Amino acid sequence: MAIDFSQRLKTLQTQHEILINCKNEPQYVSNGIYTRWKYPIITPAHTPLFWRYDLNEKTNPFLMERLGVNATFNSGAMLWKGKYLLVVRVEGWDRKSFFAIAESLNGVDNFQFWDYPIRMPETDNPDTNVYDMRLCPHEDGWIYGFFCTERKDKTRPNDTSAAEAQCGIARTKDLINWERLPDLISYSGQQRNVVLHPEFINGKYGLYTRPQDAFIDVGSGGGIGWGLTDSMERAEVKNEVILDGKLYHTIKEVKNGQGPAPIKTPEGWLHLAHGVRNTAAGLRYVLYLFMTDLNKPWKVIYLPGGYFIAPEGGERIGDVSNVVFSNGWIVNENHDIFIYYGSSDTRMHVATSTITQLLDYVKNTPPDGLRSAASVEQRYQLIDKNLTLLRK
Ligand code: M1P
Repeated sequence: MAIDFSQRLKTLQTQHEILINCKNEPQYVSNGIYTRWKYPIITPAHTPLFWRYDLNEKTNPFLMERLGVNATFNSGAMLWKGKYLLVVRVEGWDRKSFFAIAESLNGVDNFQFWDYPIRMPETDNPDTNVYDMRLCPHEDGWIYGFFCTERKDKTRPNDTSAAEAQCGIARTKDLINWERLPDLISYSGQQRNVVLHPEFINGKYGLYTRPQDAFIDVGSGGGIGWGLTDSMERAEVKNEVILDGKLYHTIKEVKNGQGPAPIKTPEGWLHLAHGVRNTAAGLRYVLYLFMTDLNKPWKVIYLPGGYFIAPEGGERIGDVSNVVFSNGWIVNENHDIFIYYGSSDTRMHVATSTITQLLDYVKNTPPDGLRSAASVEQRYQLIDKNLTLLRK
């Protein structure tokens, strides 16, 4: 059956326009810590039509979507020339991820992709897949992108799903032209969720790491690590210390990982991280906050118990369900904070808060008591205080 090419193209263009111009709105009840925004901010349908369709009627008479996009998630973030930029993990129908920049004027809606995705140079050992970039403007003057590079695990040639994760590193001055640097050398088997600290530490670069024995299982490794490297041209971490380890019967029982680069506040470095626990239905990923010492970013000074953001409603469903994951956040000139998170490895969302609120949250939320009885004691203290107040 013949199709009306121009009519179909017009319909696709109109739908795309409507989606891109859709206004977001804050959810009307906030938990006092942050406000979730109602609509996902980037979905596969936000990617330009000209990335997915051959728009020439002669070569694509049915206007087929041959190079579809499966997911748009786990995005790095930064403010750039007054705009909120996300380096989105775009995953095609062929399962390969690549990086593409989307920008918005207000950080909560109308995200538009730049015309071309990032052409990330490869090393001598080509990446099979690259994903989850952490953007970090460093005081050395470069903007760094730290990401996971995944390749076939050649030590298990007969296992077609055996993969190896390492930390890829690239840098740029304009976010268009990227210089690829050698992958991080570390001595922990595999690495994912490696993040650059924005300031020098005694002239060295500080890195948050996540040592792991295998591709999915962190095994005897795991925890958020910390290490130093003398240079970025040949980044090498000889010693990793765990600054926040995984812990039995907590939100990070199975593994955890640093989210974006930490934010400097007058009271310490504010960190966003993900924690993973096991359930009968599979892994559950949530986000949590903690704070480290201003002069010793490897020393935790506040660690609220429990999660900060957990998957809710439609966020719980996707290619890898029950996951929220963040590798990007932005603080603007008003000290508002935009927390960008992917849900279930499928789409992007935003939650907003302020530095003042998050400082209050990290400093005054009780730590995990690690036992049911300790959790009950925390409730008793709260109830006693409240009933005294209410019955005055
Ligand atoms: O599928 C959930 C997440 O799994 C990985 O994170 P981690 O290494 O902490 O387990 C990453 O592949 C991440 O992209 C993904 O969202």
